[in-house]
Amino acid sequence: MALIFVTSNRHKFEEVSELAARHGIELEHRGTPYIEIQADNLEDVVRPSAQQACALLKQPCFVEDAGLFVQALRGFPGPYSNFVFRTLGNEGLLKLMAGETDRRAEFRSAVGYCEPGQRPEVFTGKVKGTIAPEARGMRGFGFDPIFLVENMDKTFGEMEISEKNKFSHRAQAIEAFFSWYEQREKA
Ligand code: ITT
Repeated sequence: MALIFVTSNRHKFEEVSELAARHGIELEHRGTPYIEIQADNLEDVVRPSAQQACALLKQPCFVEDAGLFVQALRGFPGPYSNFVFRTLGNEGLLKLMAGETDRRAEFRSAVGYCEPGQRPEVFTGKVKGTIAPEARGMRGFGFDPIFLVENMDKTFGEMEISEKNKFSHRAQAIEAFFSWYEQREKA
């Protein structure tokens, strides 16, 4: 039976598809709209989202919520990354960081999986890096071109999906979820 991933973001679906294929997991995409609550913590956002998506579909499914947390901006844009990307974009974030020497940042991801009548399971991942001096690379989406992965002179925007999946916050959260899911299927 296919595993349902509810997301409005096709890039996320492509990234997770690559990981699912490696596990031999069949993935199905649904764009079912759900209301996302606002909270400072991604786990608190993803739990009700998973529950709601599952109640709407009446089927087991998962959702994923991610954000970019910039140290010098005290974690901004964090859980508000979608809105900030749509309003300020990469240029706006780079302007906020102009003259800032502490450029540390991390991407975080939380995956919520829910089955009808059950409490959601949550899995997380994160990757450290820095905000690049300027945007680099045309690949990926969102803040990818301004995020330099720690110890690499490469932004996510300069990586193929398979390379981004070796490091990314999303890949780590999804790998934790898939391992749990496979163990449970065996039991
Ligand atoms: P959903 O329907 O799955 O919620 P979304 O695009 O709204 O799709 P999020 O709320 O999780 O997803 O993402 C918040 C934003 O953070 C997203 O729109 C991007 O701008 C940014 N973002 C998240 N993950 C990213 C990644 O891997 N690379 C670059 N930007 C990312």
